[in-house]
Amino acid sequence: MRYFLSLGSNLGRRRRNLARAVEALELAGIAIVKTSSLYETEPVGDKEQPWFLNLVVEASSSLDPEEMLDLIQTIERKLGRRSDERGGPRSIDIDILLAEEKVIQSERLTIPHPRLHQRNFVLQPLEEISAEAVQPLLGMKIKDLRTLSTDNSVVKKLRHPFRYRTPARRNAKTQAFL
Ligand code: A4P
Ligand code: MG
Repeated sequence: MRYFLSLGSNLGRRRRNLARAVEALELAGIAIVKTSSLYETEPVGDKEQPWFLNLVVEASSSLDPEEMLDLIQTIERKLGRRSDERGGPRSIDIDILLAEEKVIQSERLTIPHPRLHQRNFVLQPLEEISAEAVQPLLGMKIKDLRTLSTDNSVVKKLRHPFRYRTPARRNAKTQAFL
């Protein structure tokens, strides 16, 4: 199944937290198909917190959405996210934006992400990697949702590329070391 995930961090070493999270997804067997640029973003909601780094990744996995949620929550905990970070600053937050064109409304899970279409920090990176993806409940493409969005929070695309270590590169490094 094809997923779009949103990742954000506004606590600690933000760029590193995001790289570790993507590496952990890959180590768990999730194929990372595409990653957006990094974006420096003004906090939405509680304004009295540091700015975020955000990005969106396209991933492919045989996990169903509930299993994907279990995995991202395990990764959040492993990367040191504490439960008291809810709503406030957090070292890492991973949300499921879309799972193909599935619509899920359960106690644990809402897909598409209910605030996806209202947030520049999601819409801009998502448009960068998949402008044609469809939000199935609204029946609209991401590029059109972005045009219609009334969010005016600041989102700055960083020029420095997002880098993380793929298992292949990690192996190459280990082998060179041996
Ligand atoms: N949950 C339901 N649906 C989903 C889904 N599609 N993906 C449930 C992930 N989780 C989902 O999440 C709370 C519960 O949501 C989970 O237990 C899961 O069962 P959480 O990560 O513990 O809490 P949270 O992320 O703090 O809460 P919430 O309400 O999801 O916060 P938001 O709305 O995601 O906002 N500003 C900028 N610039 N950048 C940001 O990244 N992030 C937030 C967090 C606020 N402002 C921001 C940013
Ligand atoms: Mg979350």
